[in-house]
Amino acid sequence: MEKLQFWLLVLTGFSGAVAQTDLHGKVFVFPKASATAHVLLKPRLEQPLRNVSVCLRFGGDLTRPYSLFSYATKAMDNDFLLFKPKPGELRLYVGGELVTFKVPERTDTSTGWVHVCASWESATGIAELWVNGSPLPRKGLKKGYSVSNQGVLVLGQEQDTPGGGFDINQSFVGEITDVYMWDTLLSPDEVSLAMSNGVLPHLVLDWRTLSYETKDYVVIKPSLLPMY
Ligand SMILES: *[C@@H]1O[C@H](CO)[C@@H](O)[C@H](O)[C@H]1NC(C)=O
Ligand SMILES: *[C@@H]1O[C@H](CO)[C@@H](O)[C@H](O)[C@H]1NC(C)=O
Ligand SMILES: [Ca+2]
Repeated sequence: MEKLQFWLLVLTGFSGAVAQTDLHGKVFVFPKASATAHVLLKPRLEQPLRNVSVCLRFGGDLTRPYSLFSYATKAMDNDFLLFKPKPGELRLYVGGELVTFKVPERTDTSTGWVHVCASWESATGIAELWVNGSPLPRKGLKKGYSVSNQGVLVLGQEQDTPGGGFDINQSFVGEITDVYMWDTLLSPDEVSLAMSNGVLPHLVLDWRTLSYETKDYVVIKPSLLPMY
């Protein structure tokens, strides 16, 4: 164990099972639907966000609605939310508003795995969605808004209050891996790097040095995907 990692574990050891770990080659498995199982993530956010980008890879076969990335504050439960309402659609919420993107469901039906990146720019309100490395036609919302830096970030559940208000019917079942977040926008090259787990700058949340806490039935397993 690295010295820094050791001291972080010691420092955080008294407040619960907070770890900071390199999860490269690992996945979070959400084995079954519940209103409790989730992962709390701790992004390093120093100021409100005027540019936000998120990438992750997920696999599962749910056809009901579910949450992929839920960032909530007391004032705004859907401050930044990536949500799958049904097959063929992905939704991005910013500051309580939403845009829906039609996504081609060819997205790896053979394996059930999808890589997605979402980004949003306050100055223009422009929202971008990349599915398996391909950009979808852009839309816009919440021009001029700032996403809070005081939110709670949850995988596996959709928050209606910070860290709670979960609904079993919006819970995620499947696997999530390669989660990254930035306070900047992404170039096409950076999307490719995120897909291939390359080294990325400006991260506020890094899968390779992740601060997280698992709650209830979430299991960390080696990825069974071929290494990319
Ligand atoms: C947001 O991104 C745009 C485009 O890259 C950049 O011009 C602007 O300075 C960024 N704003 C902040 C607050 O980082
Ligand atoms: C979840 O969905 C099931 C089946 O449609 C329904 O019976 C149940 O009431 C729902 N639960 C909640 C908490 O909405
Ligand atoms: Ca919500």
